[in-house]
Amino acid sequence: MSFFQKVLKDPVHDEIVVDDPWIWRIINTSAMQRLRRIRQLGTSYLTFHGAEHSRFTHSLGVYETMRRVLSYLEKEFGWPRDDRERKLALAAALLHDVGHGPFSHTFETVYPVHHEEWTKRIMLEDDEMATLLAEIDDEFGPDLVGILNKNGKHRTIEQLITSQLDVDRMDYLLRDAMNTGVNYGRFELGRLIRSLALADGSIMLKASGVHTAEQYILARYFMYTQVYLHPVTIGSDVLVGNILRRAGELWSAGKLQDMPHFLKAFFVEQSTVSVKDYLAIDESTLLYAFRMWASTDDVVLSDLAERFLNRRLLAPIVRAEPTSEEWAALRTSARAMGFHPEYYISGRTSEISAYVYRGSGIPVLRQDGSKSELSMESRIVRSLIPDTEYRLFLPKEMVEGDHAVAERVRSIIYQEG
Ligand code: DTP
Repeated sequence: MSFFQKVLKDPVHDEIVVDDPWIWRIINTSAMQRLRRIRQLGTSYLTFHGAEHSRFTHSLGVYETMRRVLSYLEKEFGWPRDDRERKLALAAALLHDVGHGPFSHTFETVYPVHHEEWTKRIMLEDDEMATLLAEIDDEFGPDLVGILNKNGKHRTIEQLITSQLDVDRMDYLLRDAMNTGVNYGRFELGRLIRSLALADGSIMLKASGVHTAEQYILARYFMYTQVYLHPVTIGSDVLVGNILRRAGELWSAGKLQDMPHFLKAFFVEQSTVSVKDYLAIDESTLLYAFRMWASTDDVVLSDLAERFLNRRLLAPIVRAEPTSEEWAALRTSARAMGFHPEYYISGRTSEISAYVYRGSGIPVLRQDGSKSELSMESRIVRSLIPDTEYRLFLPKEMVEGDHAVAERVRSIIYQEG
C-alpha cells in the first residue's frame, strides 16, 4: 500500500495527523463539511467575540485526542487489539458530533430531537456516510451506533467517547478556552492522557494522576460557570428560541410568507423530517432566514430577528423565579411598552452539574491495585456540588431609563423575598 499522510495545523494540538485514507474520506463527506457552518459554542460569539470556532475543528480535535490516547494505551496496555477496533475508536471520535444542528442546544428546544439521535441516523441513513462506513464491513455503522447507545459491546471506546474522562471534553475545554480567550479551561492534556489506566477493559485514572484530574475537573467547572452558562449567552439562546417559535406559529397559521424552503419541513410535520432535510440546515441557512424575517410584516418577528442580527439582546437579570403576581405585573408592564409578553419576557434555570455527571464519577486505580473514585481521593473535587441559577430575560428598554414602566419593572425585579 502506498504511503498516505495528511497533517493539518491546529491551534490546540499543533498538528492533526491523518494516516488512513479512509478517515480522510470521512472528513471530506458533506455531512462532516457541514460542521464548518455550525459554531461549537452556539450563540456564545455574541458574548465572547472569539468564539467563532466550528464543530468541524472540534471534531478533528477529538479525533486527534483519540489518536494520541490510542497510541498511549497501545504502548502501555496493548489495546486496541486490532485495526478494526482502532478504526472504530477513531471514527466514533470524528463523527460523535456530526448530528449537531444550528445553534445546537437552542435548536433542540424548538425542534426537540437530540443531536445524538441525528448522529446515529446520519451514520445509518446518509448514503455517502453509510456507504463509506460499510466499506469496512456491514456491521461497522451499526457498531458505531452501538457505541453511542452504550450497548456494552465496545465498552472501552464508549468510555473514551462519553464519560467523565472522554476525548470530547479533553478537546472542547482547551479549544473553547483558547477561542473565547479565557484562562479557566486549561489543563495538562499530555499528562492527563499519561494518567489513564486500562483495567478489566475500563478506563481509569492512575492514583498519581489525581492532581492532573483535579485541574481538568476545575477547568470544566469554570468553563460552565463562566463561559457556557454566561447570562448573555443564555439570553441570546432565548432570543433564537423565541424567533423560531414565533416564525413557527405564524407559518402554521398561514400568516408568514417569508419561509426559506429548507426550513419548511421543520415547521410542518416534525416527525417527517428526513436526514436529507436535516443536513440542509446549518447556521448560514438559519441566519439567512433571520435576515429575511427582519423585514417581514409581523412586527414581533421582525423586531426579534433584527435584535438578534444587531445584538440588541434581552437583558439578563439574576434573581429568584418571579411569583405569579410578579409575572402578571411584568406582563402588564411589557404590554404597556408594546412588547408581546410571550416573546419578550422569559425565564431560564441553568444547571451547573459540577463534578458527578450522568450519575458516574471517575474511577481511580490505586497503586496496590485497589479501586476508588476521584471524589474519595480529592477534597477539591468533593467540594464541587451541583447548583442552579435562575435568570429572567427582558428588553433593556423595560429596565433602563427614568420612565414610569422601567421604574415599576425595577421595583418588581430587584425587590425579592
Ligand atoms: P458534556 O459531555 O460536557 O455534557 P455533551 O452535551 O455530551 O457535553 P456537547 O458537544 O453537546 O456534548 O456539548 C459540549 C460543547 O457545547 C462544549 O463545547 C460546550 C458547549 N456548550 C455546552 N452548553 C452550552 C451552552 N449553553 N451554550 C453554548 N455552548 C455550550
